[in-house]
Amino acid sequence: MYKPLKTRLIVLAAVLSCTVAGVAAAADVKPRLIRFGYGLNDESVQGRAARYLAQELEKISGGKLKMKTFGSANLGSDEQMQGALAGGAQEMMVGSTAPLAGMVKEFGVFDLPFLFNSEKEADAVLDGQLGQDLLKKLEAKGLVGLVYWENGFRNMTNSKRPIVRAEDMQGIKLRVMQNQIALGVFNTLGANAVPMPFSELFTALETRTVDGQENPITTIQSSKFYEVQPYLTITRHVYTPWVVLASKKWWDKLSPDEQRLVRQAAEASRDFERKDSRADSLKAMGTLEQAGMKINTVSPEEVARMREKVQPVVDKYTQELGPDLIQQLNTEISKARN
Ligand code: TF8
Repeated sequence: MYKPLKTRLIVLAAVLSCTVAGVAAAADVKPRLIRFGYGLNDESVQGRAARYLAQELEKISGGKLKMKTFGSANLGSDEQMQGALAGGAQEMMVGSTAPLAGMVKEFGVFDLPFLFNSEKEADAVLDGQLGQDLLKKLEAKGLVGLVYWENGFRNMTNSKRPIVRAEDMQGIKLRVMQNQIALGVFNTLGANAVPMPFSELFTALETRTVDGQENPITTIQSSKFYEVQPYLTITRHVYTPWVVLASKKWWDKLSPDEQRLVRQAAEASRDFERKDSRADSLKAMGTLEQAGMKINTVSPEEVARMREKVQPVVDKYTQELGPDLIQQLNTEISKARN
């Protein structure tokens, strides 16, 4: 049967558009409410990215997937939320990799000091093979790791004195994240390391339960640590990522379409957050200076001495985490570096 080409094209277009519309209509997305918890306040990098994620997800799901965000550890500390996700009592969260090392020890690689030189190197490792393999290991623990956000390069603040040489850390009661490697690193540097959840940190600094802490300058600013910590020392001793997590119990109940939308929104939030974090980091320095913090930068020679001092801790955890993993890590870093 002969039909003119034009008619055939119209029929073809009609069939195609029906198929496209059919797929969209058939997309299996139910109305859902997702509770997303995080530890910093609403004005932080974390808060802004959480709101972005919620808006993005609502937009691409046509309003069906609604996310309610809870900042300032209102749903619990990072550790508590990890437990709630694993048990299925909460849907999603973002938190540091450091406390995750209690569940999957290999996340401890990001607590090894002086690993990355730049954000670019960190992005390459996190979004590359090693970072993605680590996320997969979470599934056996009841968590689904979606994307990495930037927490950032950490620096030290305290209420005693500027840290010019490693020796200046002697006797400083320093809050660290709840992680064996962080504990080992700071005790070896001479500090008196105290593991503590972030949610208790401001009060601990204010009441002088601890003398100092270490975090990226974005957090030192948004959490107003400058109100209780006169000294800031730029050390960039470690780069901490944040991970956006979902409860596996909950995730497994989502349709493939719903999972795809959550992943897509998470990826968009990652790109937004990293850009925002880097821009905020440039501004934060000036704000902290204006707030009256006394800021110094540790010299490269002194960083080299610190590195040397903590080498035994690095060697110990290289054995514990697996020399192969550390080798893969170093290979991926040097690839990104060159
Ligand atoms: C820390 C981390 C915190 C995050 C946050 C509470 O010092 O750097 O920024 O884990 O989710 O605990």
